[in-house]
Formats: sequence, structure tokens, C-alpha cells
Amino acid sequence: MKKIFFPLILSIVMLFSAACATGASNSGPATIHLTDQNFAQASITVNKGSSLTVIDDTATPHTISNGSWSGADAKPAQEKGAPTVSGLQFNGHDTQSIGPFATAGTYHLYCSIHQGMNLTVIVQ
Ligand SMILES: [Cu+2]
Repeated sequence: MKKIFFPLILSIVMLFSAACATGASNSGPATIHLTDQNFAQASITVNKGSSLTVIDDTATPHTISNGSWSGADAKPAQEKGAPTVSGLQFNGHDTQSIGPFATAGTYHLYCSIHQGMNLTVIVQ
């Protein structure tokens, strides 16, 4: 009996913890990671009034600004309501904060070092 019940109880506890962790991350501050040549995800949702924590997971430097890549062309552009991000420097294995994002909307950030390294920030 014990040999059957213990794994069952353990998996129920693990499921519960996972559900709780997911719920907490929705209301907490938004975090995005940087890989060696891109954002770890193409878009992220940020709660209005919150900042975005950006974590460079590798030794690769990144330089983040308002705008986006269109093919091989970097197009600097700051949307109305977007916080100013002008050449925010990551030196590798470091963390910076962008924001706060005071206005709901869709904003674009890019890395001027890596072609095609775009992030869409959805503030709601
Ligand atoms: Cu980069």
C-alpha cells in the first residue's frame, strides 16, 4: 500500500505547487531573459504601471532601445506612452529594469547589436 500511495501523494503535491507558482507569476513583475542573440520570447505582457526586468543569461552583451528590426534595417522609434529606452547596455550576466510602463499599449524594443532581435511589450 505505502509503495503505491507515496508517489501518488507526491505527484498531487507537485501539481498543486506548479499551479500556485503559475498564478503568482501572473500578478508579479514581468521578467524576460536574453539568450546569446535574442530575447528568450518574442513578446511579453506587463501590467500597467509595472516595470520589466530583463536578465542577460549569457556573457553576450546587448544594447536595447525603442524600435525594431525590419529585415536587415534597424528602425529606431518610440511609441507614444513608451518609456524611453536609449542604448540600455547589458555587459553579460547582468540584470536591468525597463519602465515603468505607465500607459496601456503595444511597444517595441530591439537590440542594435543583433539583427532581428525584437521584443513586443504588451501593457494592459
Ligand atoms: Cu542583442
